[in-house]
Amino acid sequence: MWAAGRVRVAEEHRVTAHCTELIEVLLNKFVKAGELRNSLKPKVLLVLADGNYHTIGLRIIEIFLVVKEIPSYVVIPGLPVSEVEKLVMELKPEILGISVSLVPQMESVRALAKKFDKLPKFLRPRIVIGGQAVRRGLTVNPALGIEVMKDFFSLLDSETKIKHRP
Ligand code: B12
Repeated sequence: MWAAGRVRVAEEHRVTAHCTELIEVLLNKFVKAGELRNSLKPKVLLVLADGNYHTIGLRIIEIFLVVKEIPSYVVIPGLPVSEVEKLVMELKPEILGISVSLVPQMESVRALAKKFDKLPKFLRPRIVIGGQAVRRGLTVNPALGIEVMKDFFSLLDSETKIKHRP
């Protein structure tokens, strides 16, 4: 509706705020959500690519991870590369998931991949990207070691799936 000029950004903000509240209510219905969210030993660290303002996708994935009992740490809004790097060192996640909405945001993702390339293997997280840009066909040079996934379910389907309690 916004793209067609039928609603203003202010109305969109109101709807987004409403969705975020609903997601929070839903998440609080899970008894284990408290220990699984913002875990200090997360299997998955989820961040927005620097400059990405689309936050709802990561919140939806957070619900999915709680349901699957996979500990996670989700940071919203976006962070600069140096802060993501510090978080990875501190939390040592198996997977760093980055949400990308527009192609130019890939610059910060590539910078991160370059930094982590220098790390010893046991400290290096899998870097997975998803989000609106990926849904719209973004591809990445395989040499960069960045996995591209349209949705988070793919992680559980893939051969190198994350272990989760059923
Ligand atoms: C809401 C919205 C906004 C809001 C966001 C508010 C908020 N707090 O989230 C606001 C107003 C801020 C906004 C701004 C802009 N937006 Co906008 N926005 C949307 C809209 C309407 C919905 C997005 C959404 O929440 N979808 C629902 C969620 C659940 O889906 P999702 O984000 O894709 O996430 C799912 C998957 O992608 C995946 N996923 C997401 N992240 C990750 C990460 C990993 C690791 C994995 C594996 C999977 C994964 O899992 C999620 C759950 O299924 C879409 C249009 C649409 N109908 O989709 C446009 C849209 C995304 N926006 C668009 C644009 C262009 C913009 C602006 C540039 C507009 C402008 N000129 O200012 C700015 C950019 C701001 C920025 N720098 O990011 C375009 C993007 C086009 C593109 N990529 O080529 C879209 C598609 C609209 C359009 N048709 O043009 N936007």
